[in-house]
Amino acid sequence: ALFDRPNEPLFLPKGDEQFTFHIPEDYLEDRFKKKNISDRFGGENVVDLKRITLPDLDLPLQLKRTEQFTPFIPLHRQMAGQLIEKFLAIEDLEDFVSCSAYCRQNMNPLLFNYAFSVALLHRNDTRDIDLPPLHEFFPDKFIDYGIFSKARMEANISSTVEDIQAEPIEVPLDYTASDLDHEHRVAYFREDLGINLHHWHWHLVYPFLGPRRVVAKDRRGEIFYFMHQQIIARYNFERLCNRLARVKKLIDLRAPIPEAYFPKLDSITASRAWAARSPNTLLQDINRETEQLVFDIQDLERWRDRLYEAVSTGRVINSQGQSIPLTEEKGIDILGDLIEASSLSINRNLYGDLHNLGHAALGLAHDPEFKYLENVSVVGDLATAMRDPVFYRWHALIDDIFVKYKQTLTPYTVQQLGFDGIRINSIEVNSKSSPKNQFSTFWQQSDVNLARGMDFAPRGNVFARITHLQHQPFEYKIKVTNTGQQRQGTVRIFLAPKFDERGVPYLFNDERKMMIEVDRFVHNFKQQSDTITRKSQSSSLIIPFERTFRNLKDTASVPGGIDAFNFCGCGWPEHMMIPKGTPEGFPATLFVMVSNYQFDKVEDPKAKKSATSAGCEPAMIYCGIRDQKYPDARPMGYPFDRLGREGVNTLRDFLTPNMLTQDVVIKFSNVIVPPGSVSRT
Ligand code: CUO
Repeated sequence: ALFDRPNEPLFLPKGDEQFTFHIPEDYLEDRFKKKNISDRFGGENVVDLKRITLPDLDLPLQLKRTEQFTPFIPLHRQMAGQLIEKFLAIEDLEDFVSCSAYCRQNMNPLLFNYAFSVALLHRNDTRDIDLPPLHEFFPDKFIDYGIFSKARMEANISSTVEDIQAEPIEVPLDYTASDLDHEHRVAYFREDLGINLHHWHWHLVYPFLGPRRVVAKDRRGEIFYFMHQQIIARYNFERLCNRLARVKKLIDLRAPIPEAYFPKLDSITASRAWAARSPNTLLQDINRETEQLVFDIQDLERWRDRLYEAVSTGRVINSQGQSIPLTEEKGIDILGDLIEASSLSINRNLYGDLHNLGHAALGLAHDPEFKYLENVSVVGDLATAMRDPVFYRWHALIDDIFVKYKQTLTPYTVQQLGFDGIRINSIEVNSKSSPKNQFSTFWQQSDVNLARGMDFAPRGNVFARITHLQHQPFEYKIKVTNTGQQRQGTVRIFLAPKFDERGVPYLFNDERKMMIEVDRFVHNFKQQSDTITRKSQSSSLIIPFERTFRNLKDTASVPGGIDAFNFCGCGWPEHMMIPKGTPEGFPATLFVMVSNYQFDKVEDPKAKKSATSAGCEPAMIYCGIRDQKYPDARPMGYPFDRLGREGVNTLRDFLTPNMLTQDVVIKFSNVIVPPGSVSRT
């Protein structure tokens, strides 16, 4: 209930709400105090808020309600950090709820939602609650503004006229640009709802601000590198499927940026449209006093150069002036925190805040001095950043620094890659309606309910019907010979394009950067021979399709209503696991490796089956497991995170007997399948 209708006051709900609040008078605006508003709503699910001694909330309360909150702006970051700290410091659960309700009532809704979400994920007494998906409360961050007036009409009609059901409102696939803009060919990826939700949720799980115990998670700097590296690899894969070259890193911060973006999103909170960026925009020095945000492009350049220098020398200087080696074990983690920069950065004065302020500079290029009173554009907000082509150019630069670092490490030896006695004999991909070794993709429509995010509209369901990529479910069949004892191994499955932009096969050191990890799991190998079958839906990369798009027919009968159904949290969306491919069939390479579990396993006394509702398995590849160590001891990206050993020119040269590749194709059918008509088995 504290998430619902974020811009409405808490006491406004009428009729069909699950919860109403008895609100202490001092939580209310003056004009409502005399009216005894908090007692207007009786019912079974009344939350009695306590009149508690509120913590000092002065700083977060300073952000105007209509401001566009984003943690990329340091002042906002400070506000959120403080608020998270206060939320975590409240011991009693009822006090926490009461304080949250006060903040919900009196604070900027975006700031509140962010800090409240992080607090729920990190408090001992709420950490097993899965978060409701952001798009239901802030649909304006995900869906074309063009549909909202129609949605209001539907909500009005369906709530006032009996027997008239709201009709889903179609959001066209191509609404932000035309194909005259070549970059638009991959808009289906950038603007995908599930991908943007994943990115938002990932940053809630791994915030770069707030109390130390929230930020200092196992290998958080490394997972920042790896998850974003995989996003770039996936984006490049999609680009090649669409005859676009790999994305170019934004190395020259003074050059005009040809990639434009016109988001066509409205911010309900800020009551204005998200700003656009025209082609060939130049980055400029930022000087916005209201946000106390002052920095120059030269600052970014200096930090960038210092980071490149650090990775080439293999050392960084900490804030005490000591030289710290970037060791194989810890280097990537230190660097991740330094580049992002998270509050764990070991020298913010020297290496600055490159990644975060880069987002801010790009997001404010249209109004660097606040002359036009404009807010950040989409690339400056965690929930919308991935929509903008420039996000990928920026993250390609960030990735390049990590790549340069990884190139300084000793390549894996045959011994570090091999697994004595394990040989993969064959790999197959099978699905119901496609030839062997073919992935089949197509468009699918799904409905999302806007009701909980339509502030000030009548209650009643309103659905947006969106079109997104989808693939036929499939199964891997991997035949393995084991000449040793019965033992465990980790099966690692990757996919990469077979040819580059020119249609030429890759050299290993280019191909490894194109590898997207699609599954990783532990298997018990019997003696002699073993056949592993693994369904695509079981992948530890993804959260199931139904968790992104509720199956609306099913939710009606779920006890506890829709809340019990949907929330798996962080994870790549299942429907985007396989790149789009082409109508002719896009040639790709499927790679499978079995590594020795003895060297993969992680001892974690806290490891337990994580308690998530509705049977969600954690999507651990990009997200780890909540409250546990990352469940794989190998460097993230293994075995492709380093240069190939001497003598390895192609992927074939790289293979040891416990690895194998298989040629596959990804065939795309340009058909749109209506909601609910795809068999998920
Ligand atoms: Cu996820 Cu830049 O880190 O957006």
